[in-house]
Amino acid sequence: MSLTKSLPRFTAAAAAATLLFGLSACAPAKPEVTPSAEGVTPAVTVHAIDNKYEPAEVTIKKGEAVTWEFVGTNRHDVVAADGSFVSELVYEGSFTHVFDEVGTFSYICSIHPEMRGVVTVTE
Ligand SMILES: [Cu+2]
Repeated sequence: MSLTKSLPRFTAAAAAATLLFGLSACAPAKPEVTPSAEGVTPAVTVHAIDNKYEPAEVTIKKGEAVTWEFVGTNRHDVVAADGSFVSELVYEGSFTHVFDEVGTFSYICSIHPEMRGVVTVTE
């Protein structure tokens, strides 16, 4: 019967899919941390509090910097959707990134996906 013949193949495919899904769920790929810019005066400071960025949306000019200050009681980080700026996951301190490209850069906190922010960089 065709059903019994095709069953093992279906089971193997399902197992492989489960394994792949399981692996990606277990290891969320946080991009590599990028160094914080030193000696730069930010155009804007964003506070990472529990659990949001304040303000969540900022606009700066090309070549300017944003500093994030981690002031919540929880650990937070800043992870750009495109990986162009990525901070450590920390309880306190700050992280600065200089934006040399025009565009819209969204980011999240790697452990609080509901924490979302956007940096808009204009000419
Ligand atoms: Cu967080």
